[in-house]
Amino acid sequence: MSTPLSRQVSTALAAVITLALTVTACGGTTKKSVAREDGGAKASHAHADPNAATKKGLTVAFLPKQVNNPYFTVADKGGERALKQLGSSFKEVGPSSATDTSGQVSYVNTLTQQQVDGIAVSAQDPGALCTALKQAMKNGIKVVTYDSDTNAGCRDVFVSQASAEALGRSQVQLLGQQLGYKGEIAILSAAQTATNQNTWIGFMKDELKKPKYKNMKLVATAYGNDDAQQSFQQTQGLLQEHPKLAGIISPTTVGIKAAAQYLSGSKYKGKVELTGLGTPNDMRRYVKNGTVGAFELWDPAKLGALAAHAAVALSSGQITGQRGETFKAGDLGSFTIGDQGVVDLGKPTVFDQGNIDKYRF
Ligand code: RAM
Repeated sequence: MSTPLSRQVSTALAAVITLALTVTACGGTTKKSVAREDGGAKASHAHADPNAATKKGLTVAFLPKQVNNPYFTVADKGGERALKQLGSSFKEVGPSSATDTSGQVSYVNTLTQQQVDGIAVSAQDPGALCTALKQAMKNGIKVVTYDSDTNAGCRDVFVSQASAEALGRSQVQLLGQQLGYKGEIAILSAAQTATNQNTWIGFMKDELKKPKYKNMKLVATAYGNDDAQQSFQQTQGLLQEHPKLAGIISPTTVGIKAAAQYLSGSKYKGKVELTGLGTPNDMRRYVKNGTVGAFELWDPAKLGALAAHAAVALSSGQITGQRGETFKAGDLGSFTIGDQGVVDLGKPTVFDQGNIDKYRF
């Protein structure tokens, strides 16, 4: 895929300005002179003060995997609302494709150049953003990953939707129940590099090793790149190549919706089971028309709000990203940072015929 010239120019420009910022910061003359010497998340000299006043007037930029993905629209709206309540400002930038890692890098560079106070980013790829994010942190910007992480040393805190292990295992458990624990299954994922999906898939494979799944066999993993059309075609391809396929897990809101759309209009409706991670609004019709039995998700708006609170708590010095530190997140309550700077939002909800009408997101 070629990079548009304008982006190349802006990337180069951002790099030059970022360098200038670093030089200024090292000179110790700007408000960014508090830059961490190690450029990493775990600065040894930083101490959290849980009683420090919450700063106002900050700017926190949200950089989702993909701006035109309804899941991120809801998540980032949650971040915007939280920032407003906290007296700070929100902005959102990001690529329109979930496989544009160089686009995400150039957005980070531009935000560094703009000296925002915090960046909340959902990483398309675990390592690709590292250098740019470290540069942002060197310039005093607090970096929170939400939804999809980068390497732990390249951000201050990861705001995770739920325990990754529980999410991965529970999707297999749901499908197992639906299939009576037998048959060929496939995974329809998002981008091949996506940190969150790959972590969940790792736990799915581990769950499948348990004796109760001995008659369930994972025969393929396909990637729809969080693109509706590609996900639809990948579903079609999976069913053509594996005529005995009994079930599909799609751990992506774009993927599960496209797969449901395909199954719903095909001879496989009600015969091939589908579960995974979807929004109730996207999936309601497919649950009602018998294509999907049950699926799960967290509230994306709460995830965005928690990311905003974490960024403001970091900027206010209430937390530094170390295990055991706690911070308040408005209506969401109080959260404690766990191993590797990870904060879990909570437990996901399983949606089915019985409860789906209670949820509107
Ligand atoms: C898609 C994205 C996102 C993931 C959800 C479940 O919208 O891939 O990263 O968390 O699905």
